[in-house]
Amino acid sequence: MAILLSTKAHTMQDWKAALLQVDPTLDIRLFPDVGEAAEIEAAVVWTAHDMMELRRYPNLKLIVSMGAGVDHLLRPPGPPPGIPVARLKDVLLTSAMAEWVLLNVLRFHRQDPEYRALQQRKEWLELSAPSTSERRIGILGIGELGSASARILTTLGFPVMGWSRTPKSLPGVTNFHGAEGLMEMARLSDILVCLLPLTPDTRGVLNAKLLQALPRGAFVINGARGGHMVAADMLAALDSGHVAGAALDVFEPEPLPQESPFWSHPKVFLTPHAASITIPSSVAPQVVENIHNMRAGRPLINLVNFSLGY
Ligand code: NDP
Ligand code: OXD
Repeated sequence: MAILLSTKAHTMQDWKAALLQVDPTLDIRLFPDVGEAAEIEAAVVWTAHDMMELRRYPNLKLIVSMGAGVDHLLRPPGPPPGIPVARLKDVLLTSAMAEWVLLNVLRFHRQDPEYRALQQRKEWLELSAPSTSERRIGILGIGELGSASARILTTLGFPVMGWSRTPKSLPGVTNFHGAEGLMEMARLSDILVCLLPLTPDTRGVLNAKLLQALPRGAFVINGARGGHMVAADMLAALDSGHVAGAALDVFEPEPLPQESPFWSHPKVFLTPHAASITIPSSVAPQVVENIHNMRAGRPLINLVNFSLGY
């Protein structure tokens, strides 16, 4: 039996090598060179793979996302009925996201955009500087990535709040949950970070109502999915000055079209969905563990809850 690998990223060969490093006996097929469809028992796929295509494999028993996010697998038509989906949880994926969040929190906290503008004008001017204890940070989604980012930020003395679906208790993090908790936290967030999974419940969460609830001059950092942001609402909030700056890694659609105003917006700091990139050698052990679990009939790890969408 064989494992199907499918990604349009340049890392396809790295994935194959990483999985074989953990289990050299695996038979790995690189899409579209699949061979006999009946031999495919697991598919390790990324965003471009067509979920209808996976219905071709009569013996498919497991689908693994090549990332932490699974919205690309769950949106209609979704995975073949009855086939479990696993996500990745990985120390390097988590730490890279925390680095990206920290980079952007510090960019805004330390007034880097203003200092760059002063430099352009050759103006020697010291700006008044709030301490970390005066810059409140709200994190939407306090799971694997959000809680790691919260840990680093609390260490630096930022007051950190986290919004989750269910109540949560994390050291040094004030928890909010549910619809009322969202607005309550937004009103207190000088910097709002989005690290939510994209689900029907979270789509469009960064909308005019939420952005207007932030204190005037707040900053927004979105490292989750483009579908969380209502683009027109974000542009309006930036243009009115209500939101003073945004660091955006994710967009809908991706790649961001050339004509998008986000490319050249003076208050936007943009990265091309590069906040945290899966490193195949780091995640291969958990993928192989799940393949072995599937073959042995043992419980699978990092399974996605279809009804929650993450
Ligand atoms: P987790 O599943 O570990 O955490 C999700 C968090 O979001 C949990 O705290 C969960 O609440 C909360 N949440 C989910 N739905 C709701 C809701 N309706 N209302 C309030 N809170 C909600 O996910 P990860 O931290 O691992 O990843 C988050 C996302 O980051 C991924 O889904 C992916 O889209 C994105 N990502 C982006 C990358 C990039 O490079 N830009 C890289 C990797 C991931 P609860 O704790 O109650 O379950
Ligand atoms: C992920 C991503 O979900 O890279 O892991 O976006």
